[in-house]
Amino acid sequence: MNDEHEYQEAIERAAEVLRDAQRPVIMTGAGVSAESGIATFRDPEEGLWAKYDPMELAHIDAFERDPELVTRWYHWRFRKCKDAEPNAGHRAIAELQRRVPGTVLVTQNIDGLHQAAGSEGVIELHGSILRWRCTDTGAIVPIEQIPFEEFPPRSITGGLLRPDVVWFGEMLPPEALEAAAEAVSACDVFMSVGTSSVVYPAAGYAEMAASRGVPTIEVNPEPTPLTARVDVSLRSGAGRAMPDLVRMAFGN
Ligand code: BJW
Repeated sequence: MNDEHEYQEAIERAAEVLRDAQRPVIMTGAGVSAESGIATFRDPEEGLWAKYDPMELAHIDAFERDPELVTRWYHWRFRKCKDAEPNAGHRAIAELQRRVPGTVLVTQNIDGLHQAAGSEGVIELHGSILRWRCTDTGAIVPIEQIPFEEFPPRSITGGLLRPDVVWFGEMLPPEALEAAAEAVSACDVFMSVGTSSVVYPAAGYAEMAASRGVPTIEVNPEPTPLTARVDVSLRSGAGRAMPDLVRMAFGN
């Protein structure tokens, strides 16, 4: 964390940039939901899942090799996401969207917490754990119709069910990719919030914006590969920095 003086200076600089913006893009990652009790991909998991590496389970090869293990893990995470509440960071981002209606929110998160906080038009780059689909037909199966008694769960036609998320080695949804690329190419501020900035294509968007001379801001308590490249680094949790920033830029 910056010392307090550095933090306040950084908030003021970021607020100045944001106050003039009309088309900011906010790119979020797992860190935004950390304060809602959802583990990031860098944190060790709890209990039963502590011995597994989430970066390995979130791979198409893992599902193909062991669909039971992978769907059990996703069902466990689904229940955590369903029970979680948005935090002050999610709410401040929704407030920013109300203050600056041209704001585009692009998230790598699959937990639905931005929408629960009131954000609209969220571009979900990596899908949603709240939807599951049949691997045979591609049909989305309403989650309340899945008993989750056997793993992997199956649709009524017998096809394996999987969460409608994007794993390593899979393509991102083309509509989400297109919408994100369009927003990034038109944005006048780019903010990266709570992401380690190592997973592509999401990690490349800040660089795309910066190469057009667009101001860039990062919110993360830890340094990332992006930190040295941004104009303002807010070294803090999103639950503190985002409300501070929105308040400083737009008042209460
Ligand atoms: C806080 C905080 C607080 C803590 N406040 N912050 C170009 C170069 C190199 C490789 C590639 C490339 N292009 C594609 C690749 C391959 C691959 C990739 O990126 N590999 C890298 C690891 C090197 N990408 C893909 O495979 C993608 N597909 C693709 O490109 O398709 C094209 C293609 C495919 C096949 C053939 C040919 C072309 C797909 C990527 C899908 C990623 N999916 C996952 C799982 C989703 C489902 C699930 O959630 O289970 O997405 S993996 C995981 O990583 C998840 C996340 O969304 C994503 C990013 O992680 P994120 O959000 O940054 O979280 P963390 O945990 O890494 O970081 C949290 C951060 O928060 C930390 O920095 C903390 O400090 C911070 N933090 N508390 C604020 N309170």
